[in-house]
Amino acid sequence: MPKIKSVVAREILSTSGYPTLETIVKLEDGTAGVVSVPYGTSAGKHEAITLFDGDPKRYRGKGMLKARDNVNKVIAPQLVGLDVADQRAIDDKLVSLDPSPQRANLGGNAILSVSLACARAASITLGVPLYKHIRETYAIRHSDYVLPHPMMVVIEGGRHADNSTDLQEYLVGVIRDAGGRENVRMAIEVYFALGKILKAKGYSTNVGTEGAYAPTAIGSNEEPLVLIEQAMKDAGYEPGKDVGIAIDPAASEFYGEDGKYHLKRDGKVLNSDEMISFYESLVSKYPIFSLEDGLSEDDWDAWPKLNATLGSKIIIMGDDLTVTNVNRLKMAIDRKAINAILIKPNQCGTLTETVEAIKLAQDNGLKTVVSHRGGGETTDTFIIDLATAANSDFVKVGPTRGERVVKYNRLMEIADELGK
Ligand code: 2PG
Ligand code: MG
Repeated sequence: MPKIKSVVAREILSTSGYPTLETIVKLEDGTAGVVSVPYGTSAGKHEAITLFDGDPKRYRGKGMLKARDNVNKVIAPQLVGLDVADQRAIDDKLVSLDPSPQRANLGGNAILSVSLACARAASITLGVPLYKHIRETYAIRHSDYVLPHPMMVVIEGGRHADNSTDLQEYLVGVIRDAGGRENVRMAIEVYFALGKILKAKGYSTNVGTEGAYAPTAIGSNEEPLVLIEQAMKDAGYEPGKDVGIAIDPAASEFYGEDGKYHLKRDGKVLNSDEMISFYESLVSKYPIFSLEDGLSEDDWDAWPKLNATLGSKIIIMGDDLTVTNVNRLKMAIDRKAINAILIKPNQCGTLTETVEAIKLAQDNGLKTVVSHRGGGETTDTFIIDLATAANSDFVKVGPTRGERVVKYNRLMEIADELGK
């Protein structure tokens, strides 16, 4: 197997305009694997640290020269000469260089970019699709490939938009399997129908950071559910059967120091039990099939109640709660806090840790949803191959803008390749 010849990172621009990292791993046989890594706008407090420079004279403090130098000066010399196909050994080495729980020394961004670039370089030199390489590397035991369905953000608020809903995301999930390409089309047709409804109501169809609508005039946190259900019907689909609504309130973002949830748009301040009742009433009225981060990342006592109340009916998913971290996932499983986990490689730092989180979740009967990031995304499509490798249930990605559609385009390419 070819050995690693060089590892070079550089600062590139992410979709927010602020920098992120691109890393190139070159092998002795001349093959190169290139990866760019994203970061989130509403990052959870427990996830791996995205290392920014903090120099106010460059990119308002958000440059990435430190993370770049950590790759080029600290990580690269340790990786040169390693077997590129031995991803576990590579990731063990990366973790040993920064064993701090949140990768604060080298930066989760620095570590992840190297980890993923090695995997991509290995798949290229082996001449196999990346999803196949990941499946084989980790001996992921699924008998066939089952493509992830789209979970497409169609309305966004919270920190992903100015003056929209408090809840961060309203999504269309494809429930009925119509095949890889058709599944993408189903979701996007609902997005178009929703745009027409918003326009007719005089609401703006400008988009937020993930390319979904972000209507400032929206009346309440509930109104998008009415509009999306109507859009599903207008697009010719049966809500609850063909397609369903997912919500990601990203509740940590409106959880106050008073231990209460502040829904400004509705003029309400709710405690955890009231928040659960709020979701219960929404689930009884609308075709909601998935609720992500319904409660705050540290509201551990309330999560099991939420899951006990709604977990037999819908997906109760951790994101900021679990941060793709095996230890937090174990806690959530032990407490019966969730029945699904959102997976974001940059929340933990290496491919190996990401796959371990997916495997732990699947071994315990949890659903997995592999996700894009909010603000600092890139045109990289690694997450789609990861979701395919693992037979994840869904991929969560926004509907428009290059960095989002490139991911759906990769999904459709894989669908063609696999005849799915
Ligand atoms: C989320 C994500 C992605 P961010 O909360 O699920 O949609 O947002 O990347 O901003 O944390
Ligand atoms: Mg989330």
